[in-house]
Amino acid sequence: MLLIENIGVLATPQGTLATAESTVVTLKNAYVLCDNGKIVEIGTGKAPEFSCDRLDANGCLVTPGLIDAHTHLVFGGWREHELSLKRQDVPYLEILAQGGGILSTVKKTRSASLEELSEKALGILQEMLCLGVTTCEAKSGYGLDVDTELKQLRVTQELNELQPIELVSTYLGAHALPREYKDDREGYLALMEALLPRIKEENLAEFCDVFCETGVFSADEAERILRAAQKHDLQAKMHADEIDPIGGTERAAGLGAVSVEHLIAATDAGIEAMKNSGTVAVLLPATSFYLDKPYARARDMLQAGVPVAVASDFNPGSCPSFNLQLAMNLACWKYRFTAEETLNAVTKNAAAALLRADRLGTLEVGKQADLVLWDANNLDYIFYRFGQNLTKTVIKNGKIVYMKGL
Ligand code: IZC
Ligand code: ZN
Repeated sequence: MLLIENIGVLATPQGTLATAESTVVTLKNAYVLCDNGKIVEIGTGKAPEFSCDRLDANGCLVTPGLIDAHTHLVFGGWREHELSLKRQDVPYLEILAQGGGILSTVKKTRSASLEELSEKALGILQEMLCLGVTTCEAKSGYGLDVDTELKQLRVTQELNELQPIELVSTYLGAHALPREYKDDREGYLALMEALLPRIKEENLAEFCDVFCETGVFSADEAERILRAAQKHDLQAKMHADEIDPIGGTERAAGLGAVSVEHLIAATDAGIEAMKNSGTVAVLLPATSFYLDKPYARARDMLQAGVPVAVASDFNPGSCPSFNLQLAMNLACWKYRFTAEETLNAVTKNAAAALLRADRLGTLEVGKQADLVLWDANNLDYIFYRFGQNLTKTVIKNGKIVYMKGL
């Protein structure tokens, strides 16, 4: 048992459903009692004399653990050589069409061993934990062949057991067309489809995602892969409208996708379709920043009743930062989100985008005890002080897993 006492402000969304409204409950002078990895009591005033471990929050802000619902965690190499191309305004899709971009990471990921990939991703997860992230989605998609896709997914599966952050695995075989299939799209799609039963059998992923974009995969191709995935009991996600609105969002919503991600170029029709299907919009403001692109129409989405999650999009190309706090700051400033809207987007709605809102994303009795203690006395403060890590202590499953300075 662990008692977190003397909490200045406890701020949390409530419930188990993704919502466009962001009602955040705040309790002053609160305590939280955790047992067996779960929250068993929340109260205000002086904490009762439980006989258990005690953690003095010293009057600070406490929120649910942060959930990063969109990352490309496992990959070989980096892509700093693309920086000068970006500086010359060479578009992201042109770098990819020339065999760079995703395809350059594919080369490095294929040649790395499982151990090398695992060690690198483990280091990244350790840093994410210090930033307050307690759950993180991880996509494959840098193999684009059977062995390397499986290798990436196995790294994620192994890392889930090796460190405190809960990992949620997504199969993204349709991330790009590999060079060797450049004249055989059908062959590649069939190959990636054929992997689905194996992934399910070995429990290597819960979700399937497709990069639906000009010059990558069309809406028809994306729909085909996701329908096949659903037949094998994998839930659908889609990268859509990152650069061009080619109809992916509408298709994803039509097939009941759990989330559509990016949405920088989302149309009114796309927003309407997400609203009707209850799909979570996973927005990635640090990618807009890094690609120097417009910011998604986040406020229009909320207004239309679409629940919005905010994630890092950590990857070696379009967002080489895994700092979810930075994405939160950008959401506040560039989406004009309130502190409450942003908190909702990185906790409860992010949990819903990973089908875990019954268990994660809020601080309520019965939920998993994943919490962040902040170097802050109120919620606004963490959105106001951008650019540094304001996490003080992180608790995962009722256990202290990070303490600043220790
Ligand atoms: O490596 O460029 N957008 N996939 C779709 C990415 C960005 C990751 C990358
Ligand atoms: Zn992505």
